[in-house]
Amino acid sequence: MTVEKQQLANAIRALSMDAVQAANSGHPGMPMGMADVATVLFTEFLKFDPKAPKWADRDRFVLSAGHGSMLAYATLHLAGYARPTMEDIKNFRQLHSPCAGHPENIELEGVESTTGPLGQGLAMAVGMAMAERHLNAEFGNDLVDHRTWVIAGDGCLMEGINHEAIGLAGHLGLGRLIVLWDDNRITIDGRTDLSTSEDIPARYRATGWHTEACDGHDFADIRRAIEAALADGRPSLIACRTMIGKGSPNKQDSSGIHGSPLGADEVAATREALGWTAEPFVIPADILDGWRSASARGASVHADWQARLSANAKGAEFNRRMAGDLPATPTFTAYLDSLVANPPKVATRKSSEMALEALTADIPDLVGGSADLTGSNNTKTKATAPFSRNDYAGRYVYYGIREFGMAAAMNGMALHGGIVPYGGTFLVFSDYCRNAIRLSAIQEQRVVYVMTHDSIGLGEDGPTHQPIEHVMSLRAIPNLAVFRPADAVETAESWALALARRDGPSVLALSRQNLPAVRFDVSENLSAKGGYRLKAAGAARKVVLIATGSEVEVALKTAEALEAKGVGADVVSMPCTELFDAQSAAYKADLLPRDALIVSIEAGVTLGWQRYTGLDGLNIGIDRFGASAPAEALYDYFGLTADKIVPKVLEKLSN
Ligand SMILES: Cc1ncc(C[n+]2csc(CCOP(=O)(O)OP(=O)(O)O)c2C)c(N)n1
Ligand SMILES: [Mg+2]
Repeated sequence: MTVEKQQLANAIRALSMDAVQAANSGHPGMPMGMADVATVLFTEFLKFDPKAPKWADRDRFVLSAGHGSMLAYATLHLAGYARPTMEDIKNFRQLHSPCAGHPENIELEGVESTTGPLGQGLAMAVGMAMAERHLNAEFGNDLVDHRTWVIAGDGCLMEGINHEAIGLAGHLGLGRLIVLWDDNRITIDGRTDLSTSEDIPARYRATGWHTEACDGHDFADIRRAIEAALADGRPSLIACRTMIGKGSPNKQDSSGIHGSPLGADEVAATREALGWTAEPFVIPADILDGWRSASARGASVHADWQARLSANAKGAEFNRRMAGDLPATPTFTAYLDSLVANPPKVATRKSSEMALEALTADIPDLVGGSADLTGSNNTKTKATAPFSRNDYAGRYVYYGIREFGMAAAMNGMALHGGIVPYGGTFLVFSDYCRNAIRLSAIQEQRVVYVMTHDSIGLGEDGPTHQPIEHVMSLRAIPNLAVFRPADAVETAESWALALARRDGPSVLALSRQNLPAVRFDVSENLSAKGGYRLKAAGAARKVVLIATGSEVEVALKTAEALEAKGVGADVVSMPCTELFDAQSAAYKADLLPRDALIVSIEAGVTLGWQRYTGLDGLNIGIDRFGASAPAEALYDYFGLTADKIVPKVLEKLSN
């Protein structure tokens, strides 16, 4: 029996070393080291049905140590998923192979999340485990009753985000989360004692986790540790003592096997040592049978679940939630109409709250939160009660001061499905979670970042808190829609657009200071075009002022002053450059005609605005750090008032 299990595990080792050898690049050490643990997990514990990779109640498995991607590809193939095929694996790391260097959720159905940036996989798994408990509270054990498993390396546990993630998981008591730590005491630079002397299990226990340890090459011991983890109500860390590159006689237990092909001689020596006689990319029939029969156990569990789903009164709603089709939003529509009747002068963070009051009432999928800035981000609504270990049905997460952990958890919730997460912090701290925002975009996940205090307009907190480069630098991330709405109508429109973006994240950059209404018509979502003509020139048009967010008010005042001097000026509100860029050439040319002086006005870096204004346009912005003072004084000091802008425009026109 043990021999057989060993052969199942050796199939992972062989595929991993052969694929890395063929690609002449990749990471064989981790999959070879964790092959035994992964084999026990996949063949005995993991709940999945390879014929239905998206089965809603499957266990989620996250390979947080994403460099060991061959472990994922080998196990998926061996377990009988349609992809990756052996052909795919032969093309490991080649253009258009779904077997990318690091696992990508958009490439393979069995890959639950894109990993590689160390630490984030585990942090996303925390979000998946939160989603599971939340949906369980809503839909019951019959429909939602699964676990989240993680394989993480030394690097995942060393990263700062690990502290945020496990703190959240321990506090929330996410007992269905089990982390298998590849405790091989090796990283790229060498042995871990070069850089750490931390007692990791003690740290986990201190944050409310249960910990176990096992010999990661002893099947019985791995099984015992997993069973102990399953029996404990807390989230569990299992330290699996392993040898990196296990099986390679001359390279195992050394950093040399972390990220380099073994080389032809060592591949041959490893075959010899493992007793693996099959050719590269050939799995002997009895071994493949062993894998396939072990993973066949999921089919009946899946069928039983399907029967429960069909009989369940909430089945249709559950299917809708998991499909991500949002319901109708009558409360929100009524709210939009009310804005026309009573245009409010409020901060856009307040407008966001007003929109959210309606949206959270209409859409049960929305689960909000904030990284300890609830009262500032205005993210909590009446419809959303706190999510806690005592009430997983709650829809509002107090993330604590864990911006990166929050963003990664939101990715995990979105990946799990059934939830549309949104979360707030100050825009300036988008840097703290930037790589997770990037992963939302890469993974094509609908996550909404509510980022308030979006400029010097926040005032006295000063340069550390005043975003300068943030809006523009976020715009640089592909597949991220950055909205900077100007008033309550644009904020509501931005929310609607963010929720309609099924395949990508959005950032809402929102003001702390009050802003007047600039839009009085809601018959069409004008923000959907990214930019639109808010006011047409009265006198013959000489100038087009493009502005975003709080500076739209400034642009309108500037236009008024110019018109008073007989200079015709359009005002273009540009809440989302990503959406504007997607418009037709004719639309763009009509809005930004070449015969006018084009002026950008935004309280942030001017870098990037030249693509709309041309080099002979005018860019009003702030290319330095801000200062601590009341907002109005800062707008004047940094030249973002009509009084300061008009002379610059006139001077430019006279040149
Ligand atoms: C955030 C981040 N920093 C650095 C890297 C580059 N990197 C990839 S693997 C690795 C070492 C990880 O060590 P460990 O988790 O112990 O993996 P093992 O060598 O045991 O496979 C590093 C530094 C990364 N992928 N992500
Ligand atoms: Mg390691």
